Amino acid sequence: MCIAPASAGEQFIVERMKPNTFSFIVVAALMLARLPAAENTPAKPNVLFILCDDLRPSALGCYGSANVKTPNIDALASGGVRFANAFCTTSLCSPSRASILTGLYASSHGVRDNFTELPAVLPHWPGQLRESGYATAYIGKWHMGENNDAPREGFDFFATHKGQGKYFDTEWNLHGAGAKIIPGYYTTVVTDLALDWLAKRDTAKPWALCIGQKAPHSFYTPEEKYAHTFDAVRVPYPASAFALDGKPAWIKQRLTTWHGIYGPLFDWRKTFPDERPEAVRDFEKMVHGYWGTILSVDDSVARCVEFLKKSGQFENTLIVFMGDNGLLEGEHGMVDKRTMHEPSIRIPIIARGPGIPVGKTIAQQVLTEDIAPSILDLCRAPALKKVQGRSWRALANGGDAAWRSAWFYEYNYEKQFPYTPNVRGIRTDEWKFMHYPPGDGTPDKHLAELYHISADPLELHNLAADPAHAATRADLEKQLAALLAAEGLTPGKDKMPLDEGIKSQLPDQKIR
Ligand SMILES: [Ca+2]
Repeated sequence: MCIAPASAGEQFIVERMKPNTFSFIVVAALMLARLPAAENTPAKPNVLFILCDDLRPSALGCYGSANVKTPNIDALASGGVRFANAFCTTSLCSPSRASILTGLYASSHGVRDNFTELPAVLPHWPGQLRESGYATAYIGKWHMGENNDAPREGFDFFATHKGQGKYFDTEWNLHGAGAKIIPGYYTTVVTDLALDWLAKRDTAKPWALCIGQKAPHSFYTPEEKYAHTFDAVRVPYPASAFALDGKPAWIKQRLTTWHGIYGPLFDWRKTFPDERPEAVRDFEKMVHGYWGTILSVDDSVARCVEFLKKSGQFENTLIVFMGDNGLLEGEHGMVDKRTMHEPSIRIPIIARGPGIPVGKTIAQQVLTEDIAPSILDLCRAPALKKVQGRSWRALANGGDAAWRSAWFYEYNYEKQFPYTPNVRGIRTDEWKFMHYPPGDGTPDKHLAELYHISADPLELHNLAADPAHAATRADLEKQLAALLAAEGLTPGKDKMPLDEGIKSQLPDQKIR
């Protein structure tokens, strides 16, 4: 028996409860009436989880984009909560996806790069919901275990592909049925598969469906209808790309690499490095392509919402829409992610549905690790035994005085992508400190970075070497060490590779 909230779920109640007595409806209504409006949560709401890849919050209308129109994603935010300060704790696809599923930091779940499988022994929130009686499906980009498209633990239906997938004509493996090319645009195909599963699912159970979008990950290829939407929009390099004085030298070294603005820009620039001012047009075309792929995601959201409304499930479905990590789009002369700078770590998180208040913006810092405990909490399912995040259900509904005011970031140097050093850092509500350990326990060789983030959100003024802020830096270093130690990451135990420096080599063609 599924008790939907009284508003738009009325039709669903009537359809599902015909054999039942009027008195039951009255009792249920009275029970619900005793709770605050936003807490009128049915025991087991459905869950539609939409995970985008490399989506900058600022490329969505509801997060302030002046150019990218996303009315359907915006409607989720206006009908629910929008987390204005949401972050990933390792800005890299696979580690962050593993954190979102398990509620654990990369140093705990062990997925430290884009080639590592999520350990099958690790419990995750969809699997926990399945244990609680949900029908579960994962459809789309999984990307933990580069060459494995086989079904994973915890899902009744699992459809994915090897690696990144392609924007057109991806070769899918539909729950172990073998490789099969499904022609068409990825975003459309993944939505078709998702709605097909929803239509065919076991209707006796609540359901949790995860859609893994490929968009807007590189190499950015919009649908033809959106290929020229932004042609008239000029996109200069951000001012911060030319404000590198006072920053560590590795940032300048990155400028001409695979992850710098003068480099190949994911194939949008054919001759590189190119530091001529007019070469900004390659950068502009790259950004236009990125934006174009997001318009199709908004169309996908529209189709999902329409399906839920038509089937009477919209008000009884918790919808969580988010990105796995942020993306640098020219800031500090960088493209890609991995670093701890704001555009790299900021992600959108929007939640709407049972247990979620309407039209609220949450300012507190929330993390990828909070998703698993929050969804399980909102579904009234048993918590995972060990998580390093926490549920934001109370925070979203009325506040949580004990909510975190600081957290740590970790990234480990990758030989295959030698454009970012090891990173350890702390972000408080007011400050950010990040440093670059060499990996062998010896003192840092790179200059650290310290930003008064509440006053300098663009991270233009590095205060790490400023004597006037030495005490603040020392305090943040102490807080960072304490946060790491609280998770078992004392100096001897916080393992990381040797920093072999920034290199100009291009990554292997197969892993780009
Ligand atoms: Ca990603």
